[in-house]
Amino acid sequence: MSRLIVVSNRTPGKGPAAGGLAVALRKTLAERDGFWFGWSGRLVDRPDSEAVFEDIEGIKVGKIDLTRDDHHAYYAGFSNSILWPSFHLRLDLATIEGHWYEGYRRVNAQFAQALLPHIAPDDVIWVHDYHMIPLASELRHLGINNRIGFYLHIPFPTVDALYAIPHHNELMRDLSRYDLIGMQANRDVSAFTEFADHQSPSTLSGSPLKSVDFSRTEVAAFPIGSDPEAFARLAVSPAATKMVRRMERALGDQALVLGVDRLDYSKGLPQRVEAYEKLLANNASLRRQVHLLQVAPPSRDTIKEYQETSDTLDAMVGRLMGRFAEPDWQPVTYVKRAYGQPSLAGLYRLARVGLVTPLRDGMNLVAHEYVASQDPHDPGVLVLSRFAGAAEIFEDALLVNPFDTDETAEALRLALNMPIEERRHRWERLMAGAHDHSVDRWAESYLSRLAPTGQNGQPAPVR
Ligand code: ADQ
Repeated sequence: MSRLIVVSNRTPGKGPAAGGLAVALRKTLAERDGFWFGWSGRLVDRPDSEAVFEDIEGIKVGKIDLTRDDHHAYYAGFSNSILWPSFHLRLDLATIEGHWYEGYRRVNAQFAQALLPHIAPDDVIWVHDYHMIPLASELRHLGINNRIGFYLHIPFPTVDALYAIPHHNELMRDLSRYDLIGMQANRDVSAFTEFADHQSPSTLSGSPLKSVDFSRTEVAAFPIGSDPEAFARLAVSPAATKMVRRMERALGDQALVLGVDRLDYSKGLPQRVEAYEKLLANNASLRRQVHLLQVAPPSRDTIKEYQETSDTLDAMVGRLMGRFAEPDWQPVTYVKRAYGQPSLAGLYRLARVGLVTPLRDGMNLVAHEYVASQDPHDPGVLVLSRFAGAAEIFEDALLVNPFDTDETAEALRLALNMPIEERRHRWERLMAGAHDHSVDRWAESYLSRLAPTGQNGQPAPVR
């Protein structure tokens, strides 16, 4: 079997792997040999051109340092202030500074240079996410002809949002240097195909765009998932049970509605609080009967738009408390702290409603983890945004338009009143979806498409 090289912005650290993705890729790497490559987390004045390799819990990890300026332009700048908001259709939240693009390319070129001496002829290279779009171009430029795949964890934008991104044509040409592009959902593949069709030379007369030839690149949906068995086990582990007991004491008879997110404007948190406020306003009988716990640790908090989202949320939670809290009852608990997976699994299991309402999301693994953690005899209800990739998997959730807070409030009311037979029936189908789309299957199906092995162990032709 060919060796595998995984490349992403950050590499996994020591200690228990935080997410299913890290666990799945570690397992795949251990089976296939190879290594994980990324930024070390260190900012230095003069980065060494050589990567440093170490063994981290059984897998080989190669890392490079970056300069502070390059990292800022590449990470907080081009990746997270231009690509992230544009791909999530929030052009209003994008900040465009021309020089960031050069930093973004410089970092990708630095990754390619540092990787080069470690690539063997049969290695398969799997590049992750929007930080690394130009990496295949840079590697091809250095003479690498290996199979190189790209996986986009976030949604692919509509054509007009894409056109708002500086240097979009170069980025699309960069994508055409990959052999396989994996997307989260069918809607992303459609958006990509629309771009590929839209930019054919015949439609471009008078346009500054030049056409990009995607004839060598295969594009398909490979929806990511969680490790449902692991979450099901974790949800009844002693650590999870401890959290459940603590919460049960605090909640008494109140039904728990749970939100778990990174604090990010794509997650629709203000709209979620507004929907919950409407639920309480329209259903006086639910007051004292229900409690919203929102867990949202800050992320990317050097970026102004993230601070503003945090401020907005603080104000909205404060308003909600002022309007509905009583001396002996609070409608909401808002925690700006991350919890480990065992505690999260316990909270998921206890929650009568998992409220997952991003405005736009590549997949949303919280939805998968919530489903996997339920008690099969008494499962909770998933209220899920139509605009999460997960909506293509979980059709038996209560699907909502998160911009329509009346609709979300009504879905919450239905979820809180749903009879147990319906809850069980829906959950069984949701759980089947979580199993069919586990993170292990995701990695296997992507890699078998990127590097199919024929009978003689050689890659078989894909097209
Ligand atoms: P994220 O935007 O980070 O990921 P998501 O998929 O919801 O979003 O979460 C990733 C992981 O972070 C999950 O395992 C979850 O448990 C954990 N997490 C989230 N909030 C947490 C909290 N408050 N405390 C502790 N842990 C928390 C990007 C894309 C997603 C895509 C993933 C994977 O934006 O659409 O699903 O990558 O491809």
